[in-house]
Amino acid sequence: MPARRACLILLVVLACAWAQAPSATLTVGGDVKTPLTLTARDLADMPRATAQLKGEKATVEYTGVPVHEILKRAGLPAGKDLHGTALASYLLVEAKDGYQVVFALPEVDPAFTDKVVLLADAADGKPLGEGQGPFRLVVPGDKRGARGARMVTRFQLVLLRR
Ligand SMILES: Nc1nc2c(c(=O)[nH]1)N[C@H]1C(S)=C(S)[C@@H](COP(=O)(O)O)O[C@H]1N2
Ligand SMILES: [Mo]
Repeated sequence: MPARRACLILLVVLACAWAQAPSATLTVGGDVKTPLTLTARDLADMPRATAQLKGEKATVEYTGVPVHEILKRAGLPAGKDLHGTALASYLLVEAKDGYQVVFALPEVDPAFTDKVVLLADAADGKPLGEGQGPFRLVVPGDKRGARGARMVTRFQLVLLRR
């Protein structure tokens, strides 16, 4: 029966496409000791924190991984080891739509600041949807929202001097 056969083939094709669809990841590269590719699962298993962000209408509670935890895992210097040429480096955060923002390392280091920049994967307990997620930055203390990059795909470390 050709119709049934065509259906079966279509099902197999769809199943294969589904199985191969790459789930979103955060890649961490550039001048790092240990390049990373982190899945949503990996981020869920890392140390987590929350941050309240005041919007125009309501306050949203974001949950995610502090950026310094991700940089630590990539082998970047932190705390008393963050000195010298490492201070002349920056974190370039890139999003799916080409949006880019940068941070200097002390801006995300808990030895330098109490503000914890988050790579958030949930808002008010729900996964971030299309247009925001699956990962976005939340930048406490910034008076404008512009560095809160949404749809983040990549962290690129750039060391200006060696
Ligand atoms: N990927 C991406 N992120 C982005 C932007 C963008 O154009 N693309 N705009 C920024 C700006 S200018 C603002 S004000 C905030 C607005 O989103 P929010 O209200 O969810 O923080 O997103 C920021 N993050
Ligand atoms: Mo903005």
